[in-house]
Amino acid sequence: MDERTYTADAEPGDEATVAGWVHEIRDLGGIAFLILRDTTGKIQIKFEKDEMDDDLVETGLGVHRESVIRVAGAVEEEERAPTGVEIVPDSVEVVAEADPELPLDPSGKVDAELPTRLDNRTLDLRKDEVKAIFEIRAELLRSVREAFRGLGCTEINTPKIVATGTEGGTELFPITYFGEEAFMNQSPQLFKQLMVGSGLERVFEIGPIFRAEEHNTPRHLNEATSIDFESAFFDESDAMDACETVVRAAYEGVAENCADQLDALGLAETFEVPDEAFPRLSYEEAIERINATGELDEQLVWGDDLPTEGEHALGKEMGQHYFITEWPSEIKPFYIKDKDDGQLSTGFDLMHPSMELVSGGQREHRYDHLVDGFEQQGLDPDAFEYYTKMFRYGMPPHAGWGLGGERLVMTMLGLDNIREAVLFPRDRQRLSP
Ligand code: ATP
Ligand code: AMO
Repeated sequence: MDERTYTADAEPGDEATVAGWVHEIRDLGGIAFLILRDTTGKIQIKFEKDEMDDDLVETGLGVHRESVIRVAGAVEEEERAPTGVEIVPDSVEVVAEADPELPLDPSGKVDAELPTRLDNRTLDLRKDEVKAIFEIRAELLRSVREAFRGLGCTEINTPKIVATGTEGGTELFPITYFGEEAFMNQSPQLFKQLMVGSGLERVFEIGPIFRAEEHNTPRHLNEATSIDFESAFFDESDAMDACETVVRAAYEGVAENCADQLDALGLAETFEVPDEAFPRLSYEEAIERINATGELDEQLVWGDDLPTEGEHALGKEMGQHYFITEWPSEIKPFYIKDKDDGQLSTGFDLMHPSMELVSGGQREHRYDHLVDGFEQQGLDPDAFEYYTKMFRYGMPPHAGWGLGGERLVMTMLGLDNIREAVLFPRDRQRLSP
C-alpha cells in the first residue's frame, strides 16, 4: 500500500516519508536543495552538507533529475522554501533511477514540439499544465455523467465492431472479423436509437468512435470520444434543451472543482460558465449572416454545407455557443426526420464560436419513411434489417445528439490542437504509442 505522505499534506512538526520525482537540484555549496514532486505538488528537501552523513548527501545530490526517490525526515517551517515547508532528511532511497538524458524536459524550461510530447506522454504529463488538461477532462466527464443522471438517463455501452456504417461509407475503418468484413463503428447512432424503443427509453453513452477522416486538421481525430444522448418522446427542441444542460454542467463542474488546474493553464481569471441560453438560429439565417460578413469568396446558397471559414465568421459574430436548426433535409443523414415532410429537417448542430461541437435531431421513427430514406441515401436497407425491423414493433418518436468529447475539452480550454485533449491520439501519422 501507498504509505507515503503526499507533499501537500506535509505539516511542520511531522515526521514524513515522501516519495516522488526529482524535479530539480540546486547546489549552493554548503547547502543544497532537492525539489521533490508528486501528484499533489512539490516540496523542498534540504541538504546541509557539513551536518549530514556523507552517504545521504551523496545519494540525494547524485541522483539524476526525474528519478523516483523516497525521503524520510522532519518537516520544518521555512519561509524561503517555495511551499513554506521543507524536509530535513534522515534517509534518501533511490527507487527508480532516470537516465541522465531525457527526451523532453518535464520542468518545462526547454520547450518540446507536440510530436515529441506525444511520443513521451508519461514525461509530458509530469508538467502541471499538461496534467491539468486531463484532470479537467476527467472532471468534465464526471459532470456530464451526473447531468445525464439528472435527466433520468441510463448509461449504455454499444458494440464498436459492426457490420455496417452509418455516417457515410467513405470514413469507415475496415477490419477482418473471423474471415468476414467488418468495421470499427463511426457512431453509436443506430444502437442508441434501438434503445429508446426498449424498456430503457432514455440513454447516454460515452465511448470511442472511429472515423477514417482523410484530412489532417487540428480538430479531427481518427479515434474520438463521443458523448451520445437519445430519448423516447423527445423532439429536436427537447434534445437541444438536454444538450444545453449537459454542456453547461460540464463548464460548471470544471469551474467548481478545477480551480488549481485552470490556474495551471493560465485560465483562472478568464474561465466563464456560459450563462445565457444558447441562441437558436435557422440554417437560412446562418447562411444569410455568413454572406453578410463578406468573409467568403463565394456567397453560400441554400443546400451548401457551412465551410470552416463560414463557421468562424459567424462564430465571431455570435461570440458564444449557439444552435443552427432547420437544416436542409438533403444534407442531413437518413435517420434525421424531416419537418412536416418538407425540405427542412429537424437536424441541428451546436456550435462553439470556433467549431461544431454537436449534431443531433429528431429521428425518423416511421418504418416506411425510414426504409425510403435508406434507399435515397444509396444504402441497402437489407443490410440494416436488424435496425429497421425494430421500427415495426413499436418505436416511439425520439430525438438525440452526439457531442465530441475532445472538442468540448478543446473549446473549453482554448487548446489550439485537439490532440492536446487526448492522451494517445490516433491520426494519419500516429498509430503508436
Ligand atoms: P555556504 O556553505 O556556501 O556558505 P550556507 O550553507 O551558509 O552556504 P546559506 O548562506 O545559509 O548557505 O544559504 C545560501 C542561499 O540559500 C541563500 O541565498 C539563502 O537565502 C538560501 N537558503 C538558505 N536556507 C534556505 C532554505 N531553507 N530554503 C530556501 N533558501 C534557503
Ligand atoms: P457527427 O458525425 O456530426 O454526428 O458527430 C458528432 C460530433 O462528434 C464530434 N466528431 C469528431 N471529433 C473529433 N474527430 C472526429 N473525426 C470527429 N467526428 C465527429 C464532433 C461532432 O459534432 N450520429 C450523429 C450524432 C447524432 O445525430 O446523434 C453523429 O455522429 O464534435
